[in-house]
Amino acid sequence: MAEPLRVVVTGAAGQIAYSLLYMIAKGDVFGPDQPLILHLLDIPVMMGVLEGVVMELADCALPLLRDVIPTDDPVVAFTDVSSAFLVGAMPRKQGMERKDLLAANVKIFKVQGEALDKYAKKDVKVLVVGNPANTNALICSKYAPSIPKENFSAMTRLDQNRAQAQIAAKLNVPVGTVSNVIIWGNHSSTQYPDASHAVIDKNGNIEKAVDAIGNEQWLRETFLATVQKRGAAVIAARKMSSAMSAAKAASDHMRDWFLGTKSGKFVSMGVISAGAYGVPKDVIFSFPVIIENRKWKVVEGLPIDDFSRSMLDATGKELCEEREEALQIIQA
Ligand code: NAX
Repeated sequence: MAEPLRVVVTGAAGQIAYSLLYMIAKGDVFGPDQPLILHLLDIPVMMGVLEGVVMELADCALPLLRDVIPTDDPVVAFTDVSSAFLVGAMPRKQGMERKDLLAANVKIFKVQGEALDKYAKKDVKVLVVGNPANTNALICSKYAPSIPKENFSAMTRLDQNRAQAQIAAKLNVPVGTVSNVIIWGNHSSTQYPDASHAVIDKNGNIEKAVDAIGNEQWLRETFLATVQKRGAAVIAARKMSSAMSAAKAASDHMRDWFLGTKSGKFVSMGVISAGAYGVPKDVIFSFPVIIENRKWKVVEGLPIDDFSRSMLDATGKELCEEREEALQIIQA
């Protein structure tokens, strides 16, 4: 059997981690033959809760899980890790301005970037889940200059999974038959869920989702708004934000990064932009990607119509504004 892989999860005492840790530890992400050592980071006040999570992991009796290291010290958390799920972040509290949220998180992701830079493996793959995920990932990368920029990503997979599920429900087909739905841009209300390249696999017959749906207005209005507002709808119903689905998405994202995407299928990931599709450079922008040998590549050459153009421009503009705000906070 392979040597154990060290994986860190931050925000380990929180609700997303509660589902995510089980998915990772039972082999959903790195495969059924990969032993794991889990590093669990949270803040000092949560150490008691974290102890309970550690007990539950032990009680799951998972054969792949070789060790669990709970800690409030970023040095311990990031030492020798090959994969990092950065879930922990400052949540938005009542009366908090967006700028205050960004300021609190810039600090957290600066510290974690520095710790990754010093202590993690140089080929570590970093997935930022904590919001604002795209800009947090950018800051984290900025403070980890010895790790390639390509190794930092932000999660838009939950939006992709939500979009895929909406299309499957509309067509009354199994969700696994729907692929190549794209989430472009920021994980925020300006994200652009785009079904124009999505396909349905009907027993080997590939049909374009737009043809199967036959209703462009539904795609541009109802579908778009439902995906963009799904997080708020879950909060309204559950009185808590998405957790199980967010954990599943994080696990899907990292699994595809480590094990690769299936032939002909692409997935959405927030990654450093080199300006593909005319979007701004040097922001973490969600693109359709394919992954091979643990390296992602943006799918290029997809036709972009006027509607898509305006959506890409709007989300790109927001990411530039967030980047400027974050840089101002750092320089202040
Ligand atoms: P919880 O509040 O349940 O858990 C967050 C945990 O992070 C807490 O235990 C907290 O103590 C810890 N934490 C705070 N600062 C930390 C630090 N500096 N180092 C380590 N741990 C720290 O939130 P949860 O529901 O788990 O959500 C976590 C984050 O995911 C939030 O920022 C949330 O906005 C974000 N989300 C992102 C999504 C995405 O698609 N990118 C979707 C789901 C989710 O809303």
